[in-house]
Amino acid sequence: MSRAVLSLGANLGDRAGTLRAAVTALKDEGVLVARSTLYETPPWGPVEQPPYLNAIVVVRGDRDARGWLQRAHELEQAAGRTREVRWGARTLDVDVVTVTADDGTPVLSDDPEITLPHPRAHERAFVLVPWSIADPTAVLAGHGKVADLVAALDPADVAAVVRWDHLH
Ligand code: PH2
Ligand code: MG
Ligand code: MG
Repeated sequence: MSRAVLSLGANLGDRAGTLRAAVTALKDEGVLVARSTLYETPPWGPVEQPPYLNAIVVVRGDRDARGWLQRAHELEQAAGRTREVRWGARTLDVDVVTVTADDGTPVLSDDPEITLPHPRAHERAFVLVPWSIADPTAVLAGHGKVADLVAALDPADVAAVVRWDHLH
């Protein structure tokens, strides 16, 4: 058994419906431990594209890191994702942020297929803000407490991550 933190993002089509369907699928298979609400976030990166809805889920089940990556890809495929430019728009992106063994040991991996922890998680408000809501005690291996990382972000970046589901 291991625990994984997954970052979900969508910026094409019915963004909220796609994210909710992915969360429901994880809940129905009995692996969902915690989830954030949905946040609307400005697109990060070099590609001009529409705003994202992002969420974080914490899951626990009988999978290793590759198993969670496989599950992430299945969820993307179920959402009709097609291959696209790196960092470009997509119906659903599911990234494995961290995997933790049941004794609390973080899985570290420099495999290019699945780098753990996710190498850019510590600087992304769209990951850290919802993560700190889903799990207020979360720690990102090598970087410290997620709540402290949020506090260290540019306040403008934090303010741009807007809770979405209570507006709709
Ligand atoms: N994902 C990307 C590129 N840029 N920006 C936001 N706000 N949220 C994302 O999930 C995101 C992004 C590629 O994975
Ligand atoms: Mg991504
Ligand atoms: Mg991805």
